[in-house]
Amino acid sequence: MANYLQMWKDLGMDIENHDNLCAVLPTAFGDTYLSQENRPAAMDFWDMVVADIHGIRPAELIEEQKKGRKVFGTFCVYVPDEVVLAADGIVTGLCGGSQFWVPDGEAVLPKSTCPLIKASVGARLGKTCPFFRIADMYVGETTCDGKKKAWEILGKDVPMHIMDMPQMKRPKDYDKWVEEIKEFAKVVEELTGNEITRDKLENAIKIINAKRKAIERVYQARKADKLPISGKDVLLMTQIAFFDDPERCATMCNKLADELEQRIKDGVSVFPEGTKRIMVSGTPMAIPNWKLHHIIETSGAAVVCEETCTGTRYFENLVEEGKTTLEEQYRAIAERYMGINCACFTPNTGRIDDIIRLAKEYKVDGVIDVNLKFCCLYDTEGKSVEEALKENGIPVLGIETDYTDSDAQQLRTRIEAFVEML
Ligand code: BJ8
Repeated sequence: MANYLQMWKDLGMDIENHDNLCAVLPTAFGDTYLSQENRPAAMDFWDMVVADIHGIRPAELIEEQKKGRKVFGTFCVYVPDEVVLAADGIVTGLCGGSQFWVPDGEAVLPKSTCPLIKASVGARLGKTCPFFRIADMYVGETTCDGKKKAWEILGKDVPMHIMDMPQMKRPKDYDKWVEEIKEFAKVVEELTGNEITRDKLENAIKIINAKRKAIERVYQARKADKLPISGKDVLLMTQIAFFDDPERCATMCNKLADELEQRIKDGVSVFPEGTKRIMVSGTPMAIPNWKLHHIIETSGAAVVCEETCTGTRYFENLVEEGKTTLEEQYRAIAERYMGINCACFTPNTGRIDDIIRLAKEYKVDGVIDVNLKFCCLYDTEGKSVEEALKENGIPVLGIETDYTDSDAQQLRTRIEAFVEML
């Protein structure tokens, strides 16, 4: 690993505490990832990125900042990357997927807050995540109550812009979302000092669409009977996509997709024939949350699709290209993002339709509907998800978990029993 100590010091990070984090990550990654056999060669890129996750990309971002570019840290897939890119800004994901950050979050938040929020706040307050230190502005959104309140804490010493998400999908909600995106564009223009023009936005739309298409190609390969890649590897690819430069991300995902398509032609699979195919639906899995995928894929099954924000909700549907005015472009962006079906919307029957469609497209044997502990939205919606799956004859197992390992054995027992009966 290269030496980034000075960079972390300059960022005002808590070096001692950060060392503790750096001490556990490689083991966790090695146990979860490097133990897999016959991984696609293209995964070397993501292995390299993870090995230096607090080094390589943060150093790149700082270099770009020196050239005058601004970095926007985001927490949710509703925040439109295109707008930032059109003003020559950079987007980086900020969510927290590690138990390491939870205690620092619990110091200021109720314990009964979802681990994703606790970890995000803890990563900032504990000064152990360079991305939180680098971002010139955080962009929050009014999705769930926990996040809304977390912005008040996170926004204390960093500029914070909050996008007011509609909670329904009526025509007037679409109009409101267009206005929110336009307001966000103004904020981005102000911070970057760059005007967003129709051509710049068109270019940004094309770049982000290309990234989505590249990720989708990798997902398409998972529809094959012989699986050319594990669910864990795809999850890693998607998690890193939130942090990477979008054009490099597209290039690397396309390279991986090329290899997977070749593997399909050659009949190469990373799982024995007859391995049960599982779709995971529910709450997102921010890096380095690999817990559930690891348990599933070491319990005799394979994850072939994720109906989550670190899965299909991230890349499905494109922004329509070729609009002639900024006004039309903002509407096209709003329409694409309103097509994401998060449980924060009511009603949210579109998500149920997505789950049934995906279960069929990816030919799954069963669905594991996962809820991060204390996420009331996905927990409540879980009942409708289970009912719909059962009506469609698709076996489903609902589970709730957090980032700790305390329930790992119990989860394994339940998942093994579920896979056994498929
Ligand atoms: S679009 S899923 S990324 S809000 S933080 S809602 S898990 S209690 S993350 Fe999310 Fe955007 Fe929706 Fe996706 Fe629940 Fe936790 Fe809230 Fe969460």
